[in-house]
Parts: sequence; structure tokens; C-alpha cells
Amino acid sequence: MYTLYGYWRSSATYRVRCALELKGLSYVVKPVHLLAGGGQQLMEGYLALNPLGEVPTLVVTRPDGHEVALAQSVAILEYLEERHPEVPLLPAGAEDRARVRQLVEGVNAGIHPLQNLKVLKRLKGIFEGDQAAVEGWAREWIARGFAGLEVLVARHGGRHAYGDAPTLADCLLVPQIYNARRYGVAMQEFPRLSAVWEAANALPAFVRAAPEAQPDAQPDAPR
Ligand SMILES: N[C@@H](CCC(=O)N[C@@H](CS)C(=O)NCC(=O)O)C(=O)O
Repeated sequence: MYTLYGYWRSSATYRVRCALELKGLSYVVKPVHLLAGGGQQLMEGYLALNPLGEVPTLVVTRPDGHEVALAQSVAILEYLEERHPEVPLLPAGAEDRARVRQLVEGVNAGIHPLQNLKVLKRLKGIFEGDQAAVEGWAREWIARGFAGLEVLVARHGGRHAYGDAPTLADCLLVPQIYNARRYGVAMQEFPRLSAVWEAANALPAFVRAAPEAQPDAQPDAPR
């Protein structure tokens, strides 16, 4: 059994939902509010589960009742891929797999850490509360990362980010594009990435994984 601790608008949690839904796995959602009271991810009870103080955390309950908590969305995605290969999210060949992973890391290592909540909160202090400047920063780093990813997707993409079937690359790109749209990145400059977004959201799995479809969604919440 899987229990996913996360926040509806967290793109790292959204990645894991995409994979769980594509693989047809059932899971229980435990909301962790990233803003309430300074952030539930930083509270003692949650830190015991995930000392990194971030979402997502996937808790795996084994048949004997033993629980294992896994952090870091990409580690979780790789775990799900190993445990549930029936619906593969990585292609068969080593080079193809490496190319999917380069898209994954382009988001995970290249863009996301620069626009994560804790970074934006810290910047808001540095920019003396100027929310527009903070959002400009997020837009800049997302767009800079997307410039290269657009080329890679144009080279290797098909209907989806890598070839014609959804892969882990779509599980990373779709949530990052969600963030890009939130921060007002000019997505018309990235037609291949925009096509990845459209193709994914035509699939019920991505619709079910979307932030607004989550039980803790608050579409009018402040950033
Ligand atoms: N590399 C981590 C990033 C996790 C992460 O930063 N999650 C964000 C939400 S998308 C978070 O929990 N932020 C809490 C904070 O910034 O205080 C992963 O992929 O799981």
C-alpha cells in the first residue's frame, strides 16, 4: 500500500502522482500544507518521516505491516519503475534511458532547485518583499532551463516528451510546465514543450494527477 505525503501545488509531489496514475497504482493522499503555520513540512512529526523537510514522501506499507518512508521524487519514481515495470516509464535501451534521464535531471537538478519555495521565500526577504521580482526570478530560471529542454524534446520527442509513449520525462516536464504557467513564463516560445503539456493532459492519468484535482486543492490560495 502506498501513502503519498504531499501538497497539491508542489510540483515534486505532482511528479509522483503522474507516475502512480500512469501505472494504475492506488494510493492514499496525506496533505502536508507547505505554507500553514510556517510550513507543516518543517514540523517535528513530519521531519521524523522525512528529515529533508520537503514533500513528497512516499510511505510503502509492506504486507507484514512494516513501513518504509522514501523521499526525493526522482528516487521514488525510480523505485516505482523497479517495483511496477508492467507499465514502463523508461524505454528499453540504455541510451534511450539515459536520454529520458537527461530530461528528468534538466528539470530536477537544473530548474526546480532555483525556484523551490524555500529559495523564493528567502529571495522575498532579499528583494524586500517585492513579489514581482521574486516571480521574475522564477520565470527567468524556468525559461533558461526550458530553452535547452525544448531542443532536446524537438530532437527526441514524438507524441510525448521522449517518443510516443509517456515516460518519466513527462512526469517531470508536466509539473514544471504547470509552474511555468503559474509564474507567467511565455510558453509560446516553447512549442514542443507546450505540445508535451497538451498531449499529457489529454490522458486521464495526468488529469487525475493535476493539482486542481487534489483533495487539498485551494485554487485561490496565495503563493
Ligand atoms: N528534490 C526534491 C525537491 C522536493 C521539494 O523541494 N519539494 C518542495 C515542494 S515542490 C518542498 O517541499 N518545499 C518545501 C520548502 O521549500 O520549504 C524532490 O524531488 O523531491
